[in-house]
Amino acid sequence: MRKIKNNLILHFCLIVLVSSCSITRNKKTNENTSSVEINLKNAIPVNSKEAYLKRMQWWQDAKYGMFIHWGLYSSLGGEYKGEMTPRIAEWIQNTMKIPLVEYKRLMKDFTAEKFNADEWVSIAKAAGMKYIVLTSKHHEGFALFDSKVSDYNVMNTPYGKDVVKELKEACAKQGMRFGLYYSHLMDWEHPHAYTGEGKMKRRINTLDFNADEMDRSIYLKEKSFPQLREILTNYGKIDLIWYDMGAGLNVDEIEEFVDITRELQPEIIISSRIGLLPVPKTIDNNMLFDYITTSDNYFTGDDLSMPWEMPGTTNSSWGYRKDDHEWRGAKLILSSLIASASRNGNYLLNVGPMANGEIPSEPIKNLKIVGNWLHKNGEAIYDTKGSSFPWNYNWGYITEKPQNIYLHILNWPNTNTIELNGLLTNIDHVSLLEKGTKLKHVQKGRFLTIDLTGVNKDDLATVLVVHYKDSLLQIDPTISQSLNNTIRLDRVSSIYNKEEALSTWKFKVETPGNYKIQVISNEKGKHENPEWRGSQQIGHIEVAGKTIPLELKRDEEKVNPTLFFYKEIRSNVGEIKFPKKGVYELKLNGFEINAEKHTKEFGLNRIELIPVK
Ligand code: JFZ
Repeated sequence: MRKIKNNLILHFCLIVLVSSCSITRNKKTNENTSSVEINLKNAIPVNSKEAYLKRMQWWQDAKYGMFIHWGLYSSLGGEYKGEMTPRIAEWIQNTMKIPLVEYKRLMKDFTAEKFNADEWVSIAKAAGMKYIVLTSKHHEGFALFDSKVSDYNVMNTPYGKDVVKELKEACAKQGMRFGLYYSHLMDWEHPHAYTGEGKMKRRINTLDFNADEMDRSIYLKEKSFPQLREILTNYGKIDLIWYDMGAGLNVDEIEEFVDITRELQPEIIISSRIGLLPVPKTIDNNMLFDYITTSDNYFTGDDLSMPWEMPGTTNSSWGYRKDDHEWRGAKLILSSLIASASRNGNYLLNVGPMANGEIPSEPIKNLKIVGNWLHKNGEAIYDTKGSSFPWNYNWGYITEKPQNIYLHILNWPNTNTIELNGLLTNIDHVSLLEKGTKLKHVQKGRFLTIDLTGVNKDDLATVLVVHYKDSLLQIDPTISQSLNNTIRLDRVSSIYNKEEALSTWKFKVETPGNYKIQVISNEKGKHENPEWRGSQQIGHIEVAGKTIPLELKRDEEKVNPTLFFYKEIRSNVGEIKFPKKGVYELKLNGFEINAEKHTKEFGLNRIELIPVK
């Protein structure tokens, strides 16, 4: 028995799926809570930090996984009655208002004659992916497994075999970790899958059912809980469960999901979309999920307070969509992977097979290119930890292992030199990861400069290894000018005060003079429909005694090097003079930038202070 302080009563206005802010289980929320007794039969795995970290280790080391969205929607490929759905293809039943009786007829099109589980796993392997997450049941309610709970499952299609079982077995054979997505709250086949009022109502099948007559406890009891028991019982070890769209569930319901999950699979890893929950402040039995799932295809560039994963698409849909040929290329895929790893995150990249079981060839091709790169450079991705440097660089990203700093060069510098700012540890040598060739370098003060002359550039990413002998890496966290005198105020290096919506950076100016101030931000919102909220921001910058009101304009835009769908926008906001050498402070006011769930807040990336020539 364990006692849970039920202080998670959800404050919808405050709570974000993933937020590092101190809104959890704190004194504020304690006031309107009561205590509940919970019988967590298998609580052991989470109850100490050590056990938790041990349980998470394989996943933290893995970095890269394959997401597979496959279901009845796959046979439509986004098209219904000659029209393409305006939204993601797996939502077609809901978006195009397809009556359930008609939708169920799609079962006859689930032929899967080309489905070969071993081949899918081989594709993931060749891609360098270390785990697979399959949609065992998506919002449509159709199960890809042999379910005794509901006939609406793959056994009653022309294919007639248990896909979960086949894929699990193929994974076991090839040494691939195996996870399942399960839409635990949303279900468009069940008459009682009630998600909530208002906006949440759009997630219900109100075409076939009357939301007012729904009793969610019936759905949970009849379908969701028992099917969950099936998938967590019938296939041996399941490494990860990817709950999704749990917003709307109350804490008691979420706890019941957790209890069933941990009872049946004590070692399993649980995604944060199990419900709309705050990020736990301590690692203990109160934890209702193990890692943070970021918004689809988006992450801020920050380290989060917990292990995290960015789910991403290869085109703009999760489920197969026949008209979408805009595939994320190998370089973008790899950039997202490297950038995630450099801030301790995983990347779960999706493919959407067709109803015949074939995965479209284009993404496979791109995955393979990245896989070949990983085959040669995997040392700098797998088993690494994120960068110790509290800022980013123009040339790329950093990952680390003891004694090694890996520099992933994504943008080859015109100067043919790479600069590492802030490094205090004496380094032993710098080499090319792939060939081992030693590179010329100079270490002076806080700068290590590496000469790239003669180095064969890898168009995807060239990895350098900075090797040091000390047991500890020492870094000077003071923000300072780079060798070209630019001052980079990354989001990740700001001190953020949520109450005042105030971000502060302290930095050292060595070269007095006039500097242009530029704000670099990302588009945000739904990846199918990205928006830039810069023009709606009302705030100001205070720096060197001057207050500069911010009116952000879309002055320059470019493809974001790590976020496929969201452009990077550069806005000129004015100029500032630093009259003398010294430490200055820049305050950015009025901008909400620190929520880790960041669909609504402003997508600040960084501020650059660039010397006026
Ligand atoms: C959900 C699903 O609705 C979708 O079909 C797909 O399976 C995807 C992986 O997950 O969509 C979401 C859920 C949450 C966010 C965005 C899309 N979010 O929090 O930004």
